[in-house]
Amino acid sequence: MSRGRFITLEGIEGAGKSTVAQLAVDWLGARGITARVTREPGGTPLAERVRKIVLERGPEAVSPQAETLLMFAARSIHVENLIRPALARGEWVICDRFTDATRAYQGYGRGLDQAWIEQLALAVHGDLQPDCTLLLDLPVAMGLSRARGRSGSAADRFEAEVEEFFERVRKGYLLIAQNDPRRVRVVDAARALPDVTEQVTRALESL
Ligand code: T5A
Repeated sequence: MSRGRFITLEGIEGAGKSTVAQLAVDWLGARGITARVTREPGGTPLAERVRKIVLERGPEAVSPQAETLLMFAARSIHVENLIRPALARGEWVICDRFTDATRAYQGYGRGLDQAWIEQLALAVHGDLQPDCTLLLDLPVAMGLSRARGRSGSAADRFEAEVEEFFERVRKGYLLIAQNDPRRVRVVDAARALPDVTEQVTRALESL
């Protein structure tokens, strides 16, 4: 049996990743391809517990280094317990965020050393890289307004960040795409949903 494809979705808050993930699974399912949606941080019961720790706003500070290590701890559990087994069964995995999020948020956003992030990535998932990454790009103000309009609940530690932080994250993502154009495709996520869907299905067709 051939290995499934590993597709990751990236972008700032409110870019539409969860919406697109479901569309992608439905589109693949209609073509006889079994695909599953998962997310980071999280994706398995244990990794979801780490998600809670890293996203929750609490009285105690979480340093950028601790934040990064928690992201990779959750990722290690997720990769070994869910992603690799699913791919080995021939399923496609659509993952809402992966290591590009660490590069963009902890690297470009928080200013941590990218070389250290790459060392952790190599240690945690070595040979496993996404076959394709869809970067949903849109202006920060639009993303935040969509995210805030949708959640209605209290902002998590990231949603509480200032706009300049997300501007750095967005620029970081665009640099990642520029440096790896074969893997990362930029989708104009500011467009209406039918347009975004068309851009996404075109990318899936080519896989
Ligand atoms: N993080 C994560 C790190 O810092 N480092 C890491 O390594 C990792 C893995 C996770 C947080 O953790 C950080 C980044 C994040 O801050 P999350 O819940 O995964 O948090 O991420 P969010 O981006 O906060 O998730 P959101 O649900 O806010 O964003 P989505 O999934 O991009 O957006 P979605 O699909 O829920 O859409 C938001 C709203 O917009 C509408 C939807 O209907 C919804 O109401 N919408 C559109 N409206 C108009 N036109 C379109 N084209 C639309 N597409 C969607």
